[in-house]
Amino acid sequence: PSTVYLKDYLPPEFLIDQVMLWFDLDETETRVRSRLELRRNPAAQSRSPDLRLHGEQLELISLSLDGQPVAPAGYLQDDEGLTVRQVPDQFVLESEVRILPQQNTALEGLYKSGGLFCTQCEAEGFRKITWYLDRPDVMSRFTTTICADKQRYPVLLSNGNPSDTVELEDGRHRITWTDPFPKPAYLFALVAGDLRAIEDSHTTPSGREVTLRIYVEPENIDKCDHAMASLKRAMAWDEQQYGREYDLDIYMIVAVNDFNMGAMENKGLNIFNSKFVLASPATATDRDFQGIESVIAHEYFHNWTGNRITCRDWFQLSLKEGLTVFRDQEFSADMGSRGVKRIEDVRLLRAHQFAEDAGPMAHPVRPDSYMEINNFYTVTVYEKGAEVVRMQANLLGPEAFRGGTDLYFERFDGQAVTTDDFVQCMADAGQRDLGQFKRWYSQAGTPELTIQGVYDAAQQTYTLTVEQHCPATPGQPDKEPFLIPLAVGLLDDRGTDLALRLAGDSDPGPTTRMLEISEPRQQFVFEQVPVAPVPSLLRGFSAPVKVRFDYSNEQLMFLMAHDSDGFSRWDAAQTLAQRILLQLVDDPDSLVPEGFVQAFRQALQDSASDPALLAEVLTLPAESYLGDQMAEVDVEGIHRAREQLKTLLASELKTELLAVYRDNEVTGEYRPDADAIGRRSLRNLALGYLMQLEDQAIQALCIAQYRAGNNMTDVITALSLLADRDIPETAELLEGFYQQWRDDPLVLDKWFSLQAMSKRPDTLERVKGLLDHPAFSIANPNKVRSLIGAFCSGNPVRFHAADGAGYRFLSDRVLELDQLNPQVAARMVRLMTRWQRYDPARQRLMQTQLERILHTSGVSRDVYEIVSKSLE
Ligand code: HT7
Ligand code: ZN
Repeated sequence: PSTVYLKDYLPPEFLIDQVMLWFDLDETETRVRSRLELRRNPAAQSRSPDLRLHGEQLELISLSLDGQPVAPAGYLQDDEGLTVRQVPDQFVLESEVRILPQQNTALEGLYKSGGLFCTQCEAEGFRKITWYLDRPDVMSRFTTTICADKQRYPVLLSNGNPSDTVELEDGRHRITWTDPFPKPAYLFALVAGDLRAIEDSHTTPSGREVTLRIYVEPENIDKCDHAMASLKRAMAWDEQQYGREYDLDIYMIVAVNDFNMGAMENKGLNIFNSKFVLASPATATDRDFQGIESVIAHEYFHNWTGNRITCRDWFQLSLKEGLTVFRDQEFSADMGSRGVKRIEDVRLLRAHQFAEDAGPMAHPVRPDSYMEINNFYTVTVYEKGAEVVRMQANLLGPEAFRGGTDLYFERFDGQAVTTDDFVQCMADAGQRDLGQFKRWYSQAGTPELTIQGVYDAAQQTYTLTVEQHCPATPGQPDKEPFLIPLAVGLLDDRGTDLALRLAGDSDPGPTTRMLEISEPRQQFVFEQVPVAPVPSLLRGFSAPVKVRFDYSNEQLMFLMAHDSDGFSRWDAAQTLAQRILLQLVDDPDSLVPEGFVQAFRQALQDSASDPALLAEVLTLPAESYLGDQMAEVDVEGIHRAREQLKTLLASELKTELLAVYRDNEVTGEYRPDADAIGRRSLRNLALGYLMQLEDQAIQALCIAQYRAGNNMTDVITALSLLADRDIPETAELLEGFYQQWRDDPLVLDKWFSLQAMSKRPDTLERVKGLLDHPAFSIANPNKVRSLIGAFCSGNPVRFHAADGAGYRFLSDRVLELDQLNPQVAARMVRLMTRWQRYDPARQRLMQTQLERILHTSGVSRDVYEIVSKSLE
């Protein structure tokens, strides 16, 4: 497969002002007619006599130019597109193609999900629908007419505003949708099916009355209320926080069961994985409720950050994704607990993005090249991209940052632009040069800050020396220094924040300071420091970096107890737990500091503290994250050490854990608010520790929680804990759960996942058995993620079994899946690409499987790119 480079970007030679599309949907085939109004782009830097259009898997029926059929010698069709020879400077091109949505298992372009027709066009799916300039910098006005059987497809949707439906004689009907906003083809959408909708409305500050509709299959109509409420909150928040209001008369969301990702922000017609729409207390967990709120908001926020202003090319993907993730994170923080949200986001970034940065697929937030763009919808582009936006907010402060976004919306509305354009708005609004800052977009890797602190009692100064270094990543052996906002505080001996006065300041400043690190080595001298302080570093995780500071255990416990920054309290607990766990990996007999158990005890007894934050503090680092901290991952050692520490804490703190379990019961009607979610999470965390004790009374408590069945959070936690153990009741409970929920695919996804993540030694055999379960389908991405993905990423000790059975299992599934859905296959194969982190025997086993995949004939470009890069 060939590689596309950012440096080769050229503006399009042609523009398309208007597109008209006609879809004739049918059970065996679909016909698509298109009429494109094309003209040469005055800004083009090259001029060829021919027009080159993208198009894949299209059967050409007819082609005409300015009303005249194009003779066979006048065009050339190949696997990737159509060249029309010797075209004028301005013309109308009409074509008709035949496509086969029923056979489209890749879920890209037009496909069928159950009885529905739906589309997924980002990034390059529109070219599977008709010939087009399928690139984001070609923005056009779309008019779409859909014709289909009325009984099977009573609802026909596309972007924009609808005309009246026309009844046709043969039991079919037709509707036309007109989208007044120019858009790139990746935002095109079409849905047809037998759907029901809930409807609401929202009035924007300028007085526009917007109809809001959520379409689902009839049996799900009672599970849409949370999604609708989330949408309304998101609309109000974007008006308030960013001054952005919605711009069409109708906003539609459709939930489908077969979807490669979470959701898609098509203009006025979002298409969602049903997982991020449907919820009821009986079927969805707290995490599901939160996920729905955040994905609904994310897609809505794209209307401005992505749709009104889009990307010039796919290398700029983070322009819309990083910014929109930042916006959805801030929204969720405002809707729930800000401190907990920050911890969750950082946990995810450290677990997945830091790992990506340290592996063979490391790439900058703005990549330089790709073989398959679908492989670059990554945690680096999304989550690190969001951190890069957050750092600009940290450097500018809230007012100038808002000035920067206002400027961005004003300057670039209706255009396709670059991350440089975004940063320039920030630089202009903040009146500062952000040239060095832009390295965050172009350099891959996680910078490391090595910090030392020296207290001079005589001078009453405290000097922080900060050194930055960024490890090499593929293709980038040397890095230039980054501009890093480092938020610091200093705690005195009683744990109180000191007012910070840097050398040269006339007055004492605030208690948290945003230091700007721009050099390889820098010193900051704090004056009038009365006692030797304990520094609190990277408060609020002000930059996506690793910090190395030689804290003693006592200092970490001190920060855990006193730091005024909630994130830093959690971080100190994690650092200490990690240190203890890694010692236990090395030596199972090493002593766990009594102070650590005591700190946990105090935390459990602290009835004043926020239960949700407490649950975060008391959660031990994950096995995979611990592995990332070792020179060579010790799979079994890590699992053993973590189990050992959990059991020790459970037996030492049994009384306190039982009290927390008892005191945090949430009674009354289920509500997914921050308080109730926090209490459930603390209570279930306590149950998790207690279940380590192999104590029958506690197992009975767990079974009782399962049977009480008040809400899915409690039910699924109890069932997962039971599935980890060889308890006689487990098989019966698992079967009962299946029978209860056999008609609800989203609930069954949880059932598959909890079995895939079971600690039991025979889990792989059970997972293999579940592949043949009637409720499993390898063609459905949610099922693939919930069974295969959950086993390979959520069960390290079983996936990395020393005999290599887990690796063979994954590669067999990847090869099977690649025939159907390359995008999802490529996501799965990533789980084996960090093979260099393991011992030589496992390395060989993984390499063998990767090579087997690479040398299988017909492997997709998606999988080829990931596997070949991982073996380089
Ligand atoms: N912008 C959307 C990305 C997306 C996607 C990309 C590739 C293949 C399938 C896809 N489905 C959705 C989702 C988002 O970030 O909002
Ligand atoms: Zn997005």
